[in-house]
Amino acid sequence: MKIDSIQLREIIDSRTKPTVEAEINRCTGKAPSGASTGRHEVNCSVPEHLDATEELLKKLEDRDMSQEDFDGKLKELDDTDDFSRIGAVSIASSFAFKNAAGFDHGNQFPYPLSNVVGGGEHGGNTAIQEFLVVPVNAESFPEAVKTNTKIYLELKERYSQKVKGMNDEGALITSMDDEQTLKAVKKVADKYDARLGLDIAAGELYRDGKYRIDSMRQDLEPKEMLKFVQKLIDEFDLLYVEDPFDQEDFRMHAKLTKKNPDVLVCGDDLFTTNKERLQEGIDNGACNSLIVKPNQIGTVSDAKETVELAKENDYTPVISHRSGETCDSTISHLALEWGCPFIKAGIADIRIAKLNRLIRLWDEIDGVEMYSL
Ligand code: 2PG
Ligand code: MG
Repeated sequence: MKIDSIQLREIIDSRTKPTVEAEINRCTGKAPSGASTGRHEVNCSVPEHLDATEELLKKLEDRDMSQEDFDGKLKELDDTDDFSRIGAVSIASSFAFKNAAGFDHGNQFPYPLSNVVGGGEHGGNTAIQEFLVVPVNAESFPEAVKTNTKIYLELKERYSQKVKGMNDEGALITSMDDEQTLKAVKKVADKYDARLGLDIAAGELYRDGKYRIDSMRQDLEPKEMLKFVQKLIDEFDLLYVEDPFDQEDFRMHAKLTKKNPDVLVCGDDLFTTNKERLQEGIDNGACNSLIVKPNQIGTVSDAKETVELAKENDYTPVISHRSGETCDSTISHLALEWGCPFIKAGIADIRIAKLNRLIRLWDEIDGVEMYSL
């Protein structure tokens, strides 16, 4: 694609924090950011000298290049291992380039994994960061979203005395502890034929060799944590468990995966969309699924390579938003282009941008169907 124009500007995200919007050939890309970030993620802050970075990028105007060439130029421009010089400019401009170049959509649609009650670093009473629902029997993407909205609204009404507000991801904050929340979500999800998932984000609970689950007054050694997670899987028939252990503990992830071949054991902070870390997981049998957050690795091309490695090794890619978001919906398109059977994108507030984009694409693309699970 020939680059006619490049512009950068500082904008704000859903937490009112500054972030970057890039505009290439009139198409935009915006950088999200995390609160429960993995140790191995690239830098995603707004660089101090945005104007100077824009000047350097403008040198690419009038050049004809592929996504890979463009993403390679971003790396040349930065020359650190973790984009600490250009930060959020990397994913914002890589997204903008992709949006300008266009997508090669597949016709299989992902199931929305929706965070209905939350806690941890995103705000809330529970230690577990996200209580997710998956409408596994939905026959269309619009129906899947509708099911998750019904679950969300019913939880909000049924437990209205206990609902205290909404957190960073639009998930409900309640006064219930982890187990009470699981029971409540399970009761409502069952009614709508949906399955449950959790993002435990256990790295955030791990201190001095133990997992601290404050809301349940528990301090668990890794082995006890394994039992605790296994109990949750069995009792609540979990379909999906993300980051059940600390981000450096490949061994415990492998143990849980081995015991639960039918559960999606998913690595987020463990892999940080990084090909080398995923390879380590594959070599150790840690997880059978991974979170794909392009901003964790900084470019569309790098995230794509990680997804390819995942698929070659039967790891299920779950493309995901961040807790700090904008109305950018690039990941909705990438879900279809890369063949991701799940998208984690919240269900309320600014999160609807990504879901509504997929609802529109459901209408626009021929021969659409949901992934067969
Ligand atoms: C996660 C994400 C998104 P954050 O942990 O999976 O839900 O949170 O963006 O804060 O890392
Ligand atoms: Mg996570």
